[in-house]
Amino acid sequence: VSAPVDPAGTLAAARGGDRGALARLLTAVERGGPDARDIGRAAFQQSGGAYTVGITGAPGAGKSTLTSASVAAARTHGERVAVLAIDPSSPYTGGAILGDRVRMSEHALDEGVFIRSMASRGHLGGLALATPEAVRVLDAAGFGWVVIETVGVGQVEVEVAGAADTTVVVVNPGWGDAVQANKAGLMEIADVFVVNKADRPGAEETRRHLESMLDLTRRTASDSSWRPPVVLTVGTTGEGAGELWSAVARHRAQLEAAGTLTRRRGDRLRNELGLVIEQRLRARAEHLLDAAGRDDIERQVAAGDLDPWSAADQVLRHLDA
Ligand SMILES: Nc1nc2c(ncn2[C@@H]2O[C@H](COP(=O)(O)OP(=O)(O)OP(=O)(O)O)[C@@H](O)[C@H]2O)c(=O)[nH]1
Ligand SMILES: [Mg+2]
Repeated sequence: VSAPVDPAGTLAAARGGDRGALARLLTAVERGGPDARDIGRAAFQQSGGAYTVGITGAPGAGKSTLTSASVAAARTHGERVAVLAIDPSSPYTGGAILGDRVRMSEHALDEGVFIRSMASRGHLGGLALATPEAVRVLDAAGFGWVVIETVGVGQVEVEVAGAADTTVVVVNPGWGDAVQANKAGLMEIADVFVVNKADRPGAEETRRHLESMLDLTRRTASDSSWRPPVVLTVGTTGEGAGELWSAVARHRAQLEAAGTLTRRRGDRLRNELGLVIEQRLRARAEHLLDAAGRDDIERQVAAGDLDPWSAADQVLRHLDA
């Protein structure tokens, strides 16, 4: 257990370019609890509306390679960029992160780039809360762009991708033949499609497949004027990264012009409020169960001597006390 973080002072240091301070803030946010709460408050006041780009797709699709190439493209425009690489499948910061470091090592000495990996906070739902908190810290630290890379493992990718202003979905040639189950969800969240590994056969076919799926997909009313472009890239050479960057910039301009960005961000904050309340109530519930005698109650319920509803009543009786 590390010492508590002084939110305002540490944020000021991070803003001034102290990367160690920034890392400490993100660690506290990842850990959750009272520190995270205080940091969240302080960062909220100082955040200036950084633009967030979510990059999601199957394991190994080339998200990190592509993120690195896009960061390079963004840097030619003078933007300061932070990358959050999120692995919902692992509660540990493990090997994937090492891979990310290697993949993005070209930016290691660039002061205008900050790369950070984040593992889930014990349970999957924790990421839905930790991600916007971490983005806010990076925003308050002066990064105008935050790229959120998430491995696609189903529902969580959709939740986490929901934390971004623009969501980029990365697929590979041959995707047309791949699992159907995830497709609908991906079609819904994608603002930009990327067919990465376009140096391999079948890229054009996959593009056509995506375009025809887009023809069939009805976009939500608020986004009806935007049809997700399909960009072909070769992450390893950087081919198409510039085009990807301009597709994101066009989507941003469209969101801003239509007033959709403000609305989307408002929706996200509303959603976050719900999550914060839920999380605190859940912590409260654990506490109440402990206070009421968890072992005894759980044993009775497990043995069938006490029904779950009566048990819950018994526990929640302490709520008003
Ligand atoms: N042939 C080819 N290989 C690529 C391309 N882009 C990435 N790769 C390779 O694909 C592998 C996976 O790339 P990553 O960038 O780590 O993919 P990722 O989606 O971030 O992977 P995870 O984070 O582990 O899910 C690496 O070996 C890359 O060098 C590409 O355009 N063409
Ligand atoms: Mg990766």
